[in-house]
Amino acid sequence: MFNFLKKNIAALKGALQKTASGFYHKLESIFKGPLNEESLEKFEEVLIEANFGTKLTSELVEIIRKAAKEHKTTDKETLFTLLKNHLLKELSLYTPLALRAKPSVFLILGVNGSGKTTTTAKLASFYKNQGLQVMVAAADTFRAAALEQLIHWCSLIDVPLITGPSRGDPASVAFDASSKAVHQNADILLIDTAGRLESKTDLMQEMEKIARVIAKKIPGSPHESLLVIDATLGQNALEQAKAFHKHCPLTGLVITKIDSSSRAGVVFSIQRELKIPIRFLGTGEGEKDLLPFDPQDFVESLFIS
Ligand SMILES: Nc1nc2c(ncn2[C@@H]2O[C@H](COP(=O)(O)OP(=O)(O)OP(=O)(O)O)[C@@H](O)[C@H]2O)c(=O)[nH]1
Ligand SMILES: [Mg+2]
Repeated sequence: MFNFLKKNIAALKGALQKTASGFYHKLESIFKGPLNEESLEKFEEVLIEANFGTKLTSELVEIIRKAAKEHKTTDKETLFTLLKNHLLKELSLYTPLALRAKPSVFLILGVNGSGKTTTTAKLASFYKNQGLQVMVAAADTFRAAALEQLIHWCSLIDVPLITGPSRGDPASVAFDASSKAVHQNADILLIDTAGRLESKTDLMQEMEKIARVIAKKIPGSPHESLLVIDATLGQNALEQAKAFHKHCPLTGLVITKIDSSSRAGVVFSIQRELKIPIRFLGTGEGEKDLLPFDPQDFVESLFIS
């Protein structure tokens, strides 16, 4: 277990390079000198730049101001511990994702290009490696390239893929896949869907229909409705998520491209605003570049040089 955690932190640290190394070194240099209004202002700038959001930023600045002024604490490690504890509290909503049914149906949702198909493939690989029977459904019938992308991934990972006619009804692919998942005794069915803008009502209704028809076939499904969010998008991601949540109650978030973002503090902004647990982080373009979200590891990895 300990080894696993250490490996997880190492992988996270690598993925968070763009945010964390800059973040840590900036904090280190600020906390090395005297803590005064000027250095607190610099600290505030670093937090805003990394996308922690204005409210959380003010709280963190206040914590340091109080520690330095009232308690005369200037020791870097002590200050880092205060920050880490506050950040951990922010992520306290987290509970590990457990499969609740057989088959467990995951609906993978999000705007165009957020990383849905790649995440579907990574999840297939993740669960297959745990010895589970995984099935994938290509409910993005909109783009021919989308199907090719999934065919490629599923043959690489060696998991069955259920497809439908091009331009066909995505809900009927999802329904058919649900039937097959039941008959073939699959443990988990991952349904990749087309990218949709939250402002397009017809596409939002199409998403609702997918959720509705699979619930007819497998009562209680979808067991997980995961919204895939691109970490590089910043505040836009919040608005998108709120709209999706209105149409299809989300059970979790996957934050992708954390490796390309220098503003991984967005994880905290998202968590605070949406109160929907983050389930996984996408840390690259490869099959294995997916980490189950672990609040402790995430916070720790921000404070490693
Ligand atoms: N660096 C990085 N790239 C990623 C990650 N996840 C996905 N990508 C890349 O983002 C691009 C879009 O990924 P897709 O999985 O096709 O996104 P999608 O949401 O399915 O796109 P549409 O189906 O067109 O809406 C691809 O080039 C992926 O390789 C990630 O975690 N890190
Ligand atoms: Mg796709």
